[in-house]
Amino acid sequence: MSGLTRRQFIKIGAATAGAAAAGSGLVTRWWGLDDDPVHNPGTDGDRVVPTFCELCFWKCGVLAHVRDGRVTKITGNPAHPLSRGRLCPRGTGGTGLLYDPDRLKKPLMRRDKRGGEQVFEEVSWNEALDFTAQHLIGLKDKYGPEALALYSHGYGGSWFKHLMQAYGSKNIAAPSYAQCRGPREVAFQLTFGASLGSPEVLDLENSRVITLIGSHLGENMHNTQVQDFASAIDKGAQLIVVDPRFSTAAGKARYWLPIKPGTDIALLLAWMHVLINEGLYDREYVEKYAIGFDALREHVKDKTPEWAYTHTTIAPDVIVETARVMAGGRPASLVHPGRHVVWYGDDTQRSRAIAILNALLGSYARKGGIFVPSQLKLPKFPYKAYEHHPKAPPDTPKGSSYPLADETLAHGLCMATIPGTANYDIKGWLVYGTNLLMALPQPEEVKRAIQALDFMAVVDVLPAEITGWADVVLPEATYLERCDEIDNPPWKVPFAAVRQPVVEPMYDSKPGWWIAREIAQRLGLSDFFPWKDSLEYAIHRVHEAGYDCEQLRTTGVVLGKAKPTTIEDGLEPVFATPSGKIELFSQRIADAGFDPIPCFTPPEEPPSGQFRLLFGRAPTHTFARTTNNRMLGEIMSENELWVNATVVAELGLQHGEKVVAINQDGVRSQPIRLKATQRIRTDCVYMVHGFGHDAKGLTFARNRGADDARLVTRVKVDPLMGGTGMNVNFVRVEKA
Ligand SMILES: Nc1nc2c(c(=O)[nH]1)N[C@H]1C(S)=C(S)[C@@H](COP(=O)(O)OP(=O)(O)OC[C@H]3O[C@@H](n4cnc5c(=O)[nH]c(N)nc54)[C@H](O)[C@@H]3O)O[C@H]1N2
Ligand SMILES: Nc1nc2c(c(=O)[nH]1)N[C@H]1C(S)=C(S)[C@@H](COP(=O)(O)OP(=O)(O)OC[C@H]3O[C@@H](n4cnc5c(=O)[nH]c(N)nc54)[C@H](O)[C@@H]3O)O[C@H]1N2
Ligand code: SF4
Ligand SMILES: [Mo]
Repeated sequence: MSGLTRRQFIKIGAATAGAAAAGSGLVTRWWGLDDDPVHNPGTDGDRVVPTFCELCFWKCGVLAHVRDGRVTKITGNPAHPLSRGRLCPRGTGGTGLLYDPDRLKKPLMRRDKRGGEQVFEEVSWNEALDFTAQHLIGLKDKYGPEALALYSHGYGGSWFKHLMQAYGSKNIAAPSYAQCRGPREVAFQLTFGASLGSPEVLDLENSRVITLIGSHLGENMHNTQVQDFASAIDKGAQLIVVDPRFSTAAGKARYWLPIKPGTDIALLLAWMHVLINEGLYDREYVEKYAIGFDALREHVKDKTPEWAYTHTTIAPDVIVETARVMAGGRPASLVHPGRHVVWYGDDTQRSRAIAILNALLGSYARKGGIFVPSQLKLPKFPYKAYEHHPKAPPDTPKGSSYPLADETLAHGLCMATIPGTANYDIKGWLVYGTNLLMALPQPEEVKRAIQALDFMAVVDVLPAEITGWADVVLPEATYLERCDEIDNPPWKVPFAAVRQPVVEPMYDSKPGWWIAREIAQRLGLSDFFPWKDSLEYAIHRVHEAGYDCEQLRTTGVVLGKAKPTTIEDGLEPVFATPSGKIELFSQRIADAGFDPIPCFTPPEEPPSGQFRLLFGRAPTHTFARTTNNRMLGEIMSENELWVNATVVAELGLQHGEKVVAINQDGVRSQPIRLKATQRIRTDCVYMVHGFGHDAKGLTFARNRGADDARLVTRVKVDPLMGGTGMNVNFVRVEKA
């Protein structure tokens, strides 16, 4: 079972509360971030190994305490800039994954037809790898290398991306782009010449006013961000939360604006109207750094608060007042760009509106706004250069129907697998660390695509839904049992962090680097993997850059020299846009045939008796990947359907009873507990994503709560970059 019993786990929580009472305040009191850095490693085991977390993709530094070969406890690494000695509850619960009894234990090969009963046989690694390699060679001979696609999410995926390029295919995608932050990255790139990346380059800790457009920080639990957010509020920052739902963050806010879903662009334009009309924007900054101001002023002239009210249901005086509060904090006034922004298909334009509003507040490259990061440069490990000249992917950044996309679209690759839908067909999938049946919209289409494949291999740690559709399942060792690529993201302080094995791989699981290399060897691609193991690879890169590898291994991290990150620090900002300025008006967007300044189009209304389906995060879970974790499951084991209490009464339903949500296409959710609450508008319902597993092997998570992805049978695709807007499904609610 899990490494810690429930009592012990809660004890960590209690230590946390104690630390908060004694010390710093809101961070731990609100959200239970672990505040228990190691003071005496000896008391927790015989050794402590620094590495970084994989419970989500923030990659906080952790210290894993080991006793007698077992990980007893995971705490935040004080030396790591992203954790600073603290972890979110998911990170603390990492042993719940390591010791999950449902883990994949041996390679598996399918013995029935794909889509059938899912009959698998345990095989040796040799057999599984030979079989995989044989199919990859066959695909290449028959269709060319680009008939193979890789879906990869998670840090171990780098080895498989490398393998793909060596093999000759660039058809690599993740649901973290077109199903997550793609529109935001494109919009900020177009406006400021730089995207925000992950971890987002937001100086929240120094913000005086923070405006959240949906981003439900505190439920969205990216560690550093939540720490910074709490510390800003501790210091008296004002908070404006725009959300149809009274989120955890709304509970801390001075203003909660329960906006009608899908109308944020109207609100954002009205805010710009007020800032410009009342002369509250940062005139000096805009004159110095931006182009297109006159066009913007003209564009928002008639976007009055009264106009916005008719769309958003937010009262005009509230719009004016919040605009003034926002301006009062500038330039340390941050309109949070969000992360999961694929909502209504107008998402790049909404993100553009957020970017433009930040520009008017002068918050880019400013203290308390968006900072300009630096990155520790590490040389590559020398290996053979890729030789392939692949033809353009069927679903491609350039030359496709989405002219402003700058990454490959996961959903697009899936569609290109359904015969006859693209300029050539994808015939094989490698899937690393992404449960596509819950992460991509339109799961029935995903299944159609899978059925059309010649071959599919899945590398996972758990028997997730996607593994049930594979021809071969390759069990990976968890992050606590392996080394991966060095993590050196752009950040305030440039740094490099190492992931190193804490304990030996359990069962017959193997690290991703080993699996990729073994496949490469069987494909005659050994020259691309000239390292003994991943640790040699990782350490080499840091060593060549001239950093202390001993320190890296003992503390988990090495720091580079901090550079100025804001104008206040002496930074002279550079904008990598065509004009070299902040582009309030974007000629690039105009040239691509779209509105150069965002326009508002009202979204489709839910039909009578139906509600818009919204979804989001819970502090203790990451997507569908932690819902089988028994430690985290003790805190939250199923999701609920939030429905406005007045609506619940009208429907004759009861708080706490099981209901089903049935969408516009007649698709039914699994039974889900009803939460009757005044904390949500009457025109929408809400659930936490990631529950409602039906995979047989997930013996804890199976049949707990409902899966939102199942209900996302419709998407509205962003015409600029191909993001799949998913908040466009309507459901009615019935007794189960
Ligand atoms: N605990 C935890 N934290 C996580 C994750 C996790 O799985 N678990 N995942 C991480 C990842 S990869 C991502 S992308 C982020 C996602 O987190 P966020 O980027 O914060 O956001 P979303 O999930 O899109 O936002 C959900 C919120 O938006 C509101 N909302 C829905 N429709 C509208 C609308 O039309 N207008 C407005 N203003 N609000 C609306 C919902 O009510 C809800 O409160 O979280 C990250 N952090
Ligand atoms: N309906 C709906 N769809 C969504 C979202 C939503 O809120 N609702 N959110 C979107 C967002 S923001 C994002 S970022 C994506 C996330 O999409 P994904 O990252 O695909 O999310 P998960 O469903 O959690 O799938 C993770 C898979 O990785 C496996 N895994 C975990 N650790 C490891 C490991 O160390 N190695 C390997 N090989 N496998 C591992 C897990 O067992 C699981 O099968 O989903 C997007 N799709
Ligand atoms: S935010 Fe939490 S789950 Fe994500 S990497 Fe950090 S500790 Fe792990
Ligand atoms: Mo995401």
